[in-house]
Amino acid sequence: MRINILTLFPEFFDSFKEHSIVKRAVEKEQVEINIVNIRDFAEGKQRQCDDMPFGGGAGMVMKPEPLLKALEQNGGKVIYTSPQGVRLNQKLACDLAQEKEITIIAGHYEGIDERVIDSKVDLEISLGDFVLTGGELPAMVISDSIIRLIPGVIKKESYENDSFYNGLLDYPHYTRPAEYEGLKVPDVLMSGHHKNIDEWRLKQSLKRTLERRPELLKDREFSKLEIKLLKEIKGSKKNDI
Ligand code: 4GY
Repeated sequence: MRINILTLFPEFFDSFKEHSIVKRAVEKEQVEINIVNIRDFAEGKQRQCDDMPFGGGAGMVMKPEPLLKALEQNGGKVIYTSPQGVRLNQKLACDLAQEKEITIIAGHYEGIDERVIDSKVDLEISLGDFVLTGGELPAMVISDSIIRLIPGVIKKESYENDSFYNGLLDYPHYTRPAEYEGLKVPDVLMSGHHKNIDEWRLKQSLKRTLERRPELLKDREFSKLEIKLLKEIKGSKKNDI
C-alpha cells in the first residue's frame, strides 16, 4: 500500500517513519510512505500556500492551486482530516487498509479552500470533537491505524485481540511479577486453564464495555456464551447493591 501525505510541514513525519512497527513495514515494503511538501507545488517567489478568507474574518485559508497540483501526482482515495468529517473507528481503518493507495491532505490555519474538498476529496475524517492546530497528527493517527492492519505487518492474533476487533473493549492485561506490593494477578490467569482464561477475558471485555461504552453493544449480536456471561455480570451487579 502507498500512503501519500500532503503537508506544509514534512519534518513532522520524520520520527513517525523511523519508529518500530511502521519502520519495519516500510523496510519490508508492505507500505510506502510518501511525504509531499505542498510548497513544492506553489508558484511565485514566495511560494505562497495560504491567503485571506473571502468574507473576512480571522486566520488564513490554504489556496486551492498548490493542493490541486499536488493531487495530480498523488492519487488513490483522497482523505482530508477535520472535525467536520466522519469519525475514525476500527471498521473504517480496516476498510482503508484494503486500498492500494491513499492520499491524506494535512490542513493548517483555518483549513483548505472548500472547492478542493468538493472536487477532489473522497472522504473527510475526524478523530473526535476537539480542535487541533493542524492535520499532521490526524494524518499520522490514520496512517498508523491502517498500517498495523496491512496483512503481515503484525501477527493476525495481535489484531484479532484488539479492542473493537470483536466489537468490545479490551480485557485487562498482566505480566510479572505475580504479586507487587500486595497487588495480585487474578488467579485464573495463573491456572494454565485456557478455556477458563478465554472465558474470563471475554467476561471482562463484556463487563468493561457495558460499564464504559454501552452504546457499542447496541448493534452487536451475542453468542450463547456471551449471553450467559452478560447474565452473570448483571446478576452480580444487583447482588452488590
Ligand atoms: N479533530 N479530527 C481534526 C482537527 C484541525 C483543518 C487546520 C480533528 O481530525 N482533524 O482538529 N484538525 C485542523 C483542521 C484546518 C486545523
